[in-house]
Amino acid sequence: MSVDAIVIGAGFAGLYAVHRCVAAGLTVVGLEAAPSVGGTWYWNRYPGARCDVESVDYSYSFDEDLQSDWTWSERFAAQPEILAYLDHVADRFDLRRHYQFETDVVGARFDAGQWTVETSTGDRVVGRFLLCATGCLSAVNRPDIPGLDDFAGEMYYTAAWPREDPDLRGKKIGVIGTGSSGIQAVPILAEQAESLVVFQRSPNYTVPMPNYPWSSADLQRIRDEYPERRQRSAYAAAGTPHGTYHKNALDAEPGERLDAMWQRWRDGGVLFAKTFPDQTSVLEANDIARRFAEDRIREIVTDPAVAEDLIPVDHPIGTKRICTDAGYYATFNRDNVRLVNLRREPIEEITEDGVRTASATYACDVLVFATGFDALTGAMTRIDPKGPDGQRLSDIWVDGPLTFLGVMVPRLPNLFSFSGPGSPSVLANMALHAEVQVDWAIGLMVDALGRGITEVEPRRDAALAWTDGVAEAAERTLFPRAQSSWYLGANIEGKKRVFMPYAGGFGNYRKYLDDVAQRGYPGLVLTTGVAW
Ligand code: N01
Repeated sequence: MSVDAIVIGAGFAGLYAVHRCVAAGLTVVGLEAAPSVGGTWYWNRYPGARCDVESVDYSYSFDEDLQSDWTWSERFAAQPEILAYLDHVADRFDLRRHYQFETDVVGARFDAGQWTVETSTGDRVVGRFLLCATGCLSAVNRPDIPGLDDFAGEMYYTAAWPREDPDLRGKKIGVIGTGSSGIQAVPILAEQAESLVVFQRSPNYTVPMPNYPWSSADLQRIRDEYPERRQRSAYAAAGTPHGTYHKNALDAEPGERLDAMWQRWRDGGVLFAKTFPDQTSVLEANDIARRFAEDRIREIVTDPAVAEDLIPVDHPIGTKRICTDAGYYATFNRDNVRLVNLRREPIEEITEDGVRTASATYACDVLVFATGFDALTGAMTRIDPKGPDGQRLSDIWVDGPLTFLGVMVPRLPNLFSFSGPGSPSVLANMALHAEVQVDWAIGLMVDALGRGITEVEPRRDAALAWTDGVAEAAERTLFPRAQSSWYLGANIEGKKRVFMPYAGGFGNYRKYLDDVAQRGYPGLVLTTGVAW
């Protein structure tokens, strides 16, 4: 089969990419490992999975009718509703017919002006352009803990939760991992379990998510203000309409600061990570917000020793992804819940019937791994595309991810990668981020095809300059101080430690993309050499 464009993935970016290809008159085939659409929202169906960006913002903006026809039921949508939304989008724009589902991409090679993609079904698909909408949080991290294979009970990964929700009522559950996924799942699992042991290697900061159903008045107000809301999001730092408090923490009086922090805490969710403009860049300002959050932990958790164990010690607040929860800290006041601090008593092995740490053995019927992802690069390096001179992505990224504008990679012509390193990605609203990157890629593809250009590839010096800029943007923030963060690849053994997302803001990023397109794509080599 030979097409203009091959799209890998059927999440936010993949679905939109297929839609835009079709609208541009290109032939396209989509390849998706899951049996249906949804991407990360297909797989992450663990109890409590919910998005921490408000539903009305965490949705496509490209089609006003779609936007006004779809009604979100809650302020923060749960996984089933987001999946239903993406299902609706796939049906509404008739996207499924372009996809081959249950099809893993196992290899990709560029030769003679086109990509040949090999799949787990034994097919080969040939296309001029390869659009990798493979996701930034999709390559599951399955830790190699001694004895894992000996465990006789049930084992689940939050990031690959079974479609048929397992019945965990009355069971002894162990949860390994306390990032956003573990923190969301724990309060619900605690209600179901006979006993719940939370194995925590690193504590994280989490902010309550004050969720509520949208009233019809809320929805009417949002519909009325949608154009303005989207306008504000389009060039905002995180791709949402929310800003920071109007003053730096260090410029505000203590009482004023406290009021601002309480306001943010009650508004809930990730926004607390940037209450003040200087919070993510000045340690003294960050400390003010950090101490406020730590006071909340000590207030909620009744056992002071447990409270201290739940307080992070290794990073400024918000420099690892801040979590949002529905009663996480209060869960540790329950009689059936126990926190195990793995920094004090590391896991030594998993046994047939539980987990043995350096100090004790914990009996478990069920183990839930909320151990995260080989984030940002893992989905791409697992495919490891090969360029025309035989160089693989893993060779090109041996010293860390090298990209042009977070979308293209030198020596891999006609390849676009979405939501990956070098782009704001996980620091921004993924729905709008997908639109911006895909629009840029389709714009370039259409331009190239119109001019008879067969190969588009970033120059190495342009990619180096962009990647240096990504590093400089990170250096202007406190993010690199979180040395154990997956933003730096620290959770994956052997992974090069580089701060991967572009921390200069979604709005600025978008301006770079706009500017490069308007100036006729400086930084790219455009070749007309190969006849299709
Ligand atoms: O993954 P994580 P996640 N032994 O990497 C621990 C988004 N998201 O799936 O920190 C013991 O954050 C690991 O410990 P440590 C969001 O961007 C959003 O929870 O490496 N523990 C850590 O505690 C988020 O940041 C939403 O020391 C081990 C945990 O597992 C991102 O996805 C919801 C271990 C992994 O945490 C990833 O979140 C969910 C081992 N061998 C996710 N290996 C919302 O929108 C790992 N850990 C709300």
